[in-house]
Amino acid sequence: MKIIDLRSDTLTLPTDAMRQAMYEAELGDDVYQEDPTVNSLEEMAARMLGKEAALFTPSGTMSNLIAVLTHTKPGDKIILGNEAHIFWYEVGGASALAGVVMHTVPNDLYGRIEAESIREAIQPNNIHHPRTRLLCLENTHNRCGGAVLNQEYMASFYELAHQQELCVHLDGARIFNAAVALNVPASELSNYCDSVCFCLSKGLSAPVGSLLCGNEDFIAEARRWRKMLGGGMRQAGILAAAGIVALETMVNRLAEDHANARQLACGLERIPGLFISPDMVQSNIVIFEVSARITASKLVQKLKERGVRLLCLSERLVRAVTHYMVNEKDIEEALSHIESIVKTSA
Ligand code: TLP
Repeated sequence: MKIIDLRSDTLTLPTDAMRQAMYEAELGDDVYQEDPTVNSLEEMAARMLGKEAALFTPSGTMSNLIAVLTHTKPGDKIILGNEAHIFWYEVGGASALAGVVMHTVPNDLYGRIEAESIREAIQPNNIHHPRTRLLCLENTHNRCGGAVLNQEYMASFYELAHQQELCVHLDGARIFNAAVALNVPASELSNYCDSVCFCLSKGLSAPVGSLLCGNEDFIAEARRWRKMLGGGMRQAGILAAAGIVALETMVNRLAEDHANARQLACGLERIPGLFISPDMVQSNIVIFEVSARITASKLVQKLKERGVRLLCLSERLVRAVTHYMVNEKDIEEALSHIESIVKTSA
């Protein structure tokens, strides 16, 4: 059976060019900073994000955790949206391992936070209060349907945070999707944060890895935390080689994934019993609601039997993510399966 897997862009497999580059990669011991391929990838990432330095880590989760560890001390407070990936899906690592208080403030449907709710969350210097150190933003915003935060928004929050002596960390797991959607270089977005991480193993389709970027001192400290967490990899150039190809060849094509996501959303909108507003779909993530006719889990289960994989987010919400392993035809096929299942459900 043919499988159309829309659960996540993390499911993408490396391209032939990546596999070839992995085979040919020049290697060394990266804990000694002697892997030339890792060094090249880190330089390339820092350049593309407009930061002084970068650190290759095994995952987005580890990059975010290292960022929190590097910016804060145990007992400090970080402010983040109540839909943030760091809050929902990173196993509580910021609290368990960095020892910080996670103060969540409401995200709207577009992944934004009200400036006022950040001001309210910052507690003044007083012996009773945790020290507020860090604001974490996410762009694109996973749980807010891949919403894109633009430069003006990023700039205003950077200014607000700095006025209050807070640093800003950007979970930019999909920052290149945001950059392509806005038609700007990624550095125009990462200009407005002190640290930023992005993933190679999502829409960019490399097999493993994430890059944490910041200034030289921040990255030197982050490198110590990575080692402490057991993330000091040795001949990691074999992975970095795929990452270089990903950055060279897979960024611009993300526009195709966005067009496919839009096509999917428009098709879903036409199916009675499903709810989605295609205008809300700004990148490669599509979140839609099912009516009382069928639960989200039932729909996902029935689709799986037909080779179409989606992710159930709750009893009413379903997620689909487009990526380079699905094309327009696959989207049409997925839509016709979804339609026939929803139609025949009581
Ligand atoms: N997101 C995954 C799952 O964890 C939900 C997905 O399938 O979307 N930040 C953001 C915004 C992410 O979406 C993810 C992964 C991460 C961080 C963590 O990256 P990894 O999976 O590399 O640890």
